[in-house]
Amino acid sequence: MKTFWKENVVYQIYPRSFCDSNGDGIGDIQGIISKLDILKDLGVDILWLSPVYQSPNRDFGYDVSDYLEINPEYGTMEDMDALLLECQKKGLKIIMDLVINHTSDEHPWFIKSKQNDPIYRDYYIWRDQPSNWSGFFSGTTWEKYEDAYYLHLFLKEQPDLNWKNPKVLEETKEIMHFWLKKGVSGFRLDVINIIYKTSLENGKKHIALTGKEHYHSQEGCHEILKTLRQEVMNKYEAFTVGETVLVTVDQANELIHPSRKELDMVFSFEHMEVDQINNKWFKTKFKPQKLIDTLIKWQVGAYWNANYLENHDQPRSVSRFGNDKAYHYESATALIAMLLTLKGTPFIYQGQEIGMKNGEFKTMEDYKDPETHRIESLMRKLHFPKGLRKHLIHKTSRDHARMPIPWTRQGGFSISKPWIQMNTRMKEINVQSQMEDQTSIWHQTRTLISLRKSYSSFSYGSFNVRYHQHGVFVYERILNDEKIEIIINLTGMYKKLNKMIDGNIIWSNQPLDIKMKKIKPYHAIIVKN
Ligand code: TEU
Ligand code: CA
Repeated sequence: MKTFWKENVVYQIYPRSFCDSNGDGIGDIQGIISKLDILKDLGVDILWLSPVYQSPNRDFGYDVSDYLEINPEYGTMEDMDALLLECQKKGLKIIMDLVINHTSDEHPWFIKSKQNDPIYRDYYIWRDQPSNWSGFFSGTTWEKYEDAYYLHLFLKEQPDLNWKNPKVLEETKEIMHFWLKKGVSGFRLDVINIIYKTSLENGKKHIALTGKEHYHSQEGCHEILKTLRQEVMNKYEAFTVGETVLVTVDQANELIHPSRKELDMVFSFEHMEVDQINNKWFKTKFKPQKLIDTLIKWQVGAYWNANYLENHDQPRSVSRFGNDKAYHYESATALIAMLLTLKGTPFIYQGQEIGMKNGEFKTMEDYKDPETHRIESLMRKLHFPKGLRKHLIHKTSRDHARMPIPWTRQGGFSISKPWIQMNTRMKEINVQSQMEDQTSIWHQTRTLISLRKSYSSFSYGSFNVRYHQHGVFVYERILNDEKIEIIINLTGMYKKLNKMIDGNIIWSNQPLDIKMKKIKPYHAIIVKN
């Protein structure tokens, strides 16, 4: 059955860092509107907006204080309506980022809850004594207020909603109807598989996330998702993609298989953990083969995949999984080719199409991400040497993904000082130069998106791995009599091919001759058999 979200390419926008239209150094909705023609030209179909709702910005919008109002830093509801209208005119869809595990501590619900309001007290999770849980940003998950403690799995300014309270479900249904009636095409659901806390008792001690067994992928969560699907989503031409932390292939299938009637797809994290020891802040040397094997596991095991290699929480993929110095163009285009030819819906993160790389960030003042600062102060408390702290923070900080998009060689993001530093190599890594250069990463991304749409085996075909060793990944996509082979060398070395290339080469990121027995560093080739 034809499904638009299985055929479309999604582009994630982090509004704060996309484009500033009014000269305050902060990206905004009018800035997005001004770039829609470029996004349309690139060929993407759906725009996922990271939160633009009212928020005190403790976690840059993932702490919502009013789901039905726009943060004035990003514009007005009229601007949002204008964006929706412009997108409709251009054949673009929009999905919103719905953060319903928690709100901001400045949400009116929480203010009343703190005042023991009989209706709102139980919108949140209160306890007389804290349990031993630890949070996603390290430290305790309980904050004392007057004679009780409230739960926050993230910042203390992000109190967790009480999903055992049916009123919370009713409020959420209204919020979803509000945005769907405005014409959005669905939602990315923030940490959606941890919203239901079965118990608040002490958990088994872990190095991180003690207590997770009480809230991770609980039955109560499945029930909520079935209700939201049945009573809201099914009434619209819209889809959901859940951000599901710690999820296994089986747990993902329990959320997305059509028979479950819960979510349409989920972002998994296993491939985002291939270069870490036991925690995202302790990175190991990246091994391409481990990424390939993990992707294969999910390509084969998951009913459907939401494929991504970077987002607003992750370092830039060309720096993390490629080589942003010696093979910047080659590795960026090889990674994008893989993203756009795997089975599943591809999610491109803003800047990935021009090979945005990690930033410099010389001092802690350069970092703006609250998680980064919390982790650095924890490392300081644990007496990590300064050099080690600097190194570990630089490897993983979410701020690499939050540097403003350079639209021109001079920057072009804002006429003022941006809220966070620009990328140092913006002279070559900027949209304007790359749109003018037919051989750029931007143009290769545009070509690959167009190629993806020319062959339905990319959307609906099977995934068959043909070879996957020594960092070389060869797989086929087959639908009826259409068979396409994709060859990716994810290493910086020449590699022997396991067999001759036979067929019509429809794309390659580097020159090649068909008789060649070796492929080049970060060589990506697409062959129609
Ligand atoms: O992130 C959830 C999450 O657990 C991680 O992806 C997070 O980035 C953190 O690094 C855990 O180590 C979602 C949002 O994507 C993130 O931006 C928010 O900060 C978080 O939830 C809270 O809303
Ligand atoms: Ca602005």
